[in-house]
Amino acid sequence: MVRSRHRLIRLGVLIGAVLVLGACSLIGSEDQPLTTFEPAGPFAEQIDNLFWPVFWIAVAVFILVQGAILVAVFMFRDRDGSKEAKQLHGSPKLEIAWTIVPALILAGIAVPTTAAVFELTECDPDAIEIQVIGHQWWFEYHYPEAEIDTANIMVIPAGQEVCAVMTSDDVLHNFWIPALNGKRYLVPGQTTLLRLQADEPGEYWGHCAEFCGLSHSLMRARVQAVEPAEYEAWLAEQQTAAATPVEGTDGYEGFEVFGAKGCIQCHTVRFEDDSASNIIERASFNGPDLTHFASRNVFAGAILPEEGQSRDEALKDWLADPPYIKPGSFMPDLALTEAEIDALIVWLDSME
Ligand code: HEC
Ligand SMILES: [Cu+2]
Repeated sequence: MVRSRHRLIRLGVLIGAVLVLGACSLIGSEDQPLTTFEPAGPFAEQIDNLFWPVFWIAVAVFILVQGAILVAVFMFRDRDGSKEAKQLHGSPKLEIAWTIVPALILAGIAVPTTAAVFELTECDPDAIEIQVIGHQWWFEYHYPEAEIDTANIMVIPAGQEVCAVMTSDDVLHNFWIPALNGKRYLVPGQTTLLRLQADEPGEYWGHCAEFCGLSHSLMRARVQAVEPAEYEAWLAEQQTAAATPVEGTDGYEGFEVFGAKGCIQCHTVRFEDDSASNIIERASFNGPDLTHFASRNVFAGAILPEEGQSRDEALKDWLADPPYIKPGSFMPDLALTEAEIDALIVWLDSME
């Protein structure tokens, strides 16, 4: 009897230790790009600075309460000849104490928490505005001053505040770059703001954080912070138009497929030569702007290329059957032949 009880306790301790160590191993690991424990800018830091004191207060409360229970269990257990313990039921002093102390703790936590909730979304008037538009299942970024559109990767200057001015084209989405700030909703017909800042250049991963339909789990986001000079150069590059392919040159065939297969119904490409029917403004359905598609190292909601896959392999899979890669995708399977796909890839790869 005693033996099996000991074995049970040992098993319990072991399971507990595995759970605690398992949880700890997630903190700061490189395979965990969505960790909230590695703030990379002032707004994420503000959240982190709130989290830890609250966490340690909770740990103290936990130890105190569980400790008191254990003490009561062991000290006052029924033994041969033991007297009944002193009964405290209805002690006003104790009841007042354990009502007021938690109330004070909660009030103390509520003040900085409430302030932070507002501060994290009240953009500095001098912040750089970047509009974020949620789509099933990718994020679009519009830079109003430079008048450029891009997708999946939001490029920002390091060390400067960016104000994400957000909305949704369809259903609720939620923009979440854990290293830069908390989550915030993208609401159709409304505008929400979120402050972002990365202190150092780097790539910060994110994800849509609100269930938004079939491929919600395939709606990722990236923020690429670069040196301010590099940011200016990037903006200037993105403002340039795509070269209009000339018959007989490499990308021409793919460019023709693009026109023939109705890709232009959904995708904008800004061409140098606007005399032809080439300037394709937002059409009936809004897909990612492809003018500088090759400058983006991820696509299709930042899920492609997958690890170990080359860009062209991923692009081939995508063009062959988008809804297979992303269930429910609004880019249909256009029944392209292998030759058409290869031609498209040559052209798409040229659009830096
Ligand atoms: C009915 C609209 C529609 C048509 C037609 C369409 N697409 Fe798309 N396309 C989309 C949408 C929407 C996405 C984004 C899908 C996602 O990430 O969930 C997309 C994504 C892409 C991407 C990845 C872009 C990125 O940066 O993520 C490429 C490349 C692309 N389409 C090429 C094409 C080509 C080439 C054709 C024609 C053969 C085509 N599309 C036809 C709607 C369309
Ligand atoms: Cu989502």
